[in-house]
Amino acid sequence: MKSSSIIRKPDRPVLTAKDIPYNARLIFNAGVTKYNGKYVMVFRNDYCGDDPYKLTGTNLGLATSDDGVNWTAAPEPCFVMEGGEYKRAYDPRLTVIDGVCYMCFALDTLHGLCGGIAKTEDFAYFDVISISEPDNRNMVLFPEKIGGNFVRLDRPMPVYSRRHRDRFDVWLSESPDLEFWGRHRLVCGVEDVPFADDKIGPAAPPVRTDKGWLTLFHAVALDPTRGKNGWEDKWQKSYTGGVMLLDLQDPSKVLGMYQKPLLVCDRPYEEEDGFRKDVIFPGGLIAEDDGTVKIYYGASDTVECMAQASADELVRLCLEGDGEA
Ligand code: BMA
Repeated sequence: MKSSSIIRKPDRPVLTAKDIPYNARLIFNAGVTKYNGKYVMVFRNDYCGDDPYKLTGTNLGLATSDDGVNWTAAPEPCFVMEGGEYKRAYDPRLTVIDGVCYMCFALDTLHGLCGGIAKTEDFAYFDVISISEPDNRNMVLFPEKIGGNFVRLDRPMPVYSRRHRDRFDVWLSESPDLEFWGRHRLVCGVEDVPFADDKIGPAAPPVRTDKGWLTLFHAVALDPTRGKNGWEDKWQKSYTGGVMLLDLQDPSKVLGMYQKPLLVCDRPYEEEDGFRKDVIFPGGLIAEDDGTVKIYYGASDTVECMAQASADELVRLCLEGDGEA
C-alpha cells in the first residue's frame, strides 16, 4: 500500500532517538504547533534500561525548530506524570487557542486510561486543567471556540457497544472552560472508514479552511494472519492516516472523507528497527502561508516523521476523491 500521490515525504524522519540528549529509545507520536514564532514539538519518548529491546518508562520531551524541518531537542524531558495513581502520560497534542498553548495527553492510571488537558506558557511548567474519566484517549482541541465553546475530538473506548471489542470511534465534546465537558456526540464510526475494521481515533488539531475543518485521524485494521512485525512476537494491527472535512459551524458533521488511506508506512526510514511496524500516528497538522500543510506523525512507534501536501488538494480528496479506481 502507498500513501496518496499528493503526499510529499522527505528522505528521513524529523526526530529520532539519536537527536535526544538524554536516555531515549523510541521517539514518536508528537504534538506540534507554532507558538511565539517558533515551531514547537512535544514528543513521546519510550526509553529502556540496559536491554535496548526492553522498554522501562515513558516521558515527554520538547524540541523546537525555526523551519519545522530541522529540530533541536531540549536538554531534559519536559513532562512526566508518574507515581501514585498515575502510571504515565503519552501521545501529546498541542493546540494554541487565543495565544494560549494547551496540551492534550493520554494518561494511564491504576483505574483506567484517561485523557488530560494542560496549559503551558514555557513548556517547563504545565498546569493540568482536567482529567477525564476512563476510558477516553486521543483528545484533540480545535484551535478556536465554536458557538462560544471550546471543542474537542475524543475517542472513547466502549466495551459494550455490541460490535465486539475494539470498535472505537471519533466523538466530539464541548466545554465552556476546558474543565467541564458535555454535549458529547458521535462524529464518525469505524464502519464509516473503508480502510479501518478495528478502531479509529482523532489525530491532529483540525485546521480551518474555507470549506470546513481539515481533520486527520488514525485508522486501524487487523490482519490475524500476521505474526512478528517488529520487536514483539505478534503485531497484527496496521495504523494508517486518514483525512476528513468537518462542518465549520457544527464539526460533528462530516462533510467528506477521503475513502483511502492518506498516509501509510511506505519508506524504509519509517520502519527500520521499528517497534511496531505499519503504524502511522499523526499528531500535528500545521497550515503554512503558502497553502501547504505539514503533517507530523509517529512511524512504527519508533521515529517522528513529517510529510507535506497542499491544503486545497487535501480538501479536494475529502470532497471529490482522487479520481483513481
Ligand atoms: C495505540 C496507542 C499509540 C500507539 C498505537 C500503536 O493504542 O498506544 O500510542 O502508537 O497504539 O502501538
